[in-house]
Amino acid sequence: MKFFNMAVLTFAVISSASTTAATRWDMATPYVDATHHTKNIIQFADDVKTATQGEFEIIVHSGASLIKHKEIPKAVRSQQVPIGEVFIGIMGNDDPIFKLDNIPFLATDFEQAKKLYDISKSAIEAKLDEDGLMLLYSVPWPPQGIYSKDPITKIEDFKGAKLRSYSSTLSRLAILLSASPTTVQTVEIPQAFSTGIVNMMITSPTTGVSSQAWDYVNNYTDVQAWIPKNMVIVNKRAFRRLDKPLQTALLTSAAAAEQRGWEMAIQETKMKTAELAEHGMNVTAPSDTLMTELKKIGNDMATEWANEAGSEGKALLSEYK
Ligand code: PCA
Repeated sequence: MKFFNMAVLTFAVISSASTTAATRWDMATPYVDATHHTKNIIQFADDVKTATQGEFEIIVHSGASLIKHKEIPKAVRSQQVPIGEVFIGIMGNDDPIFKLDNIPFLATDFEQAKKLYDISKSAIEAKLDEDGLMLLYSVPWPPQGIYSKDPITKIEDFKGAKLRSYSSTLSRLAILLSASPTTVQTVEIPQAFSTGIVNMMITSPTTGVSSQAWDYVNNYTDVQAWIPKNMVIVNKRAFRRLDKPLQTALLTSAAAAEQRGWEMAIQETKMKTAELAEHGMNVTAPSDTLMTELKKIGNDMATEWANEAGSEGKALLSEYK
């Protein structure tokens, strides 16, 4: 009887120990929980845990709570964290390949965005590899539109605007529109508008809703200028140190997250555009004049990009086109 009790006790100790994950990874992400990207990442972390019977746990630190957005690539490179999420365009100054994602009117629907992703993926992976990083997966935002106080019907309406920016490519666009760009993180958007640091922005309905754009602007012009993406990256050495079954669980869950994330972004576009209108915003299709003028600038920016990116970039662009 005594022996039996001991055995039960020992078993209880062992099984409670085994519920503590053998491998725990902190993951730094930039956006708040309400965005589809973060929801998708939380599901991804859950999938990894389930697939490994709790052996591998990814702890998601969303909303830049662990590491500032700008610092995430460096943090993953230096293994401060083994895994993180980042807006691809934010790395534009590291290499031109990361700028391609924000070029206006290159990819304006999800099908084109997927094609551009497929074509540019190996170049992105190669660049990340040089930095000791691995691409796990990439998921888009909804198409980008214009948030403004007054209606925008021609590019002259941008003149002198204080345009909120989130990447070097978007800043370049602001300059070409005779506006002045100021970088503002998503969580700081409401404050930037209320203090007059910016008075216009180009972003998704998702970010318009999460920053409650209706509190400070009336118009959303649905130009669908580009479909930028986030990517989830992993430190290569940290990945190699994982046991094979954990590597497999990570890769399988990442593939599922990519697929799910693209679906979520498509749903998100309809839902969040409707939400802007429900809050009283004037959601309009762009005028032909505006589209013609903007597309011309987009073309110029694609040419500029190809020159900056060299022969590899030119080849990539012509393959896409
Ligand atoms: N939202 C993010 C990136 C693109 C988007 O739609 C932002 O505005 O910063």
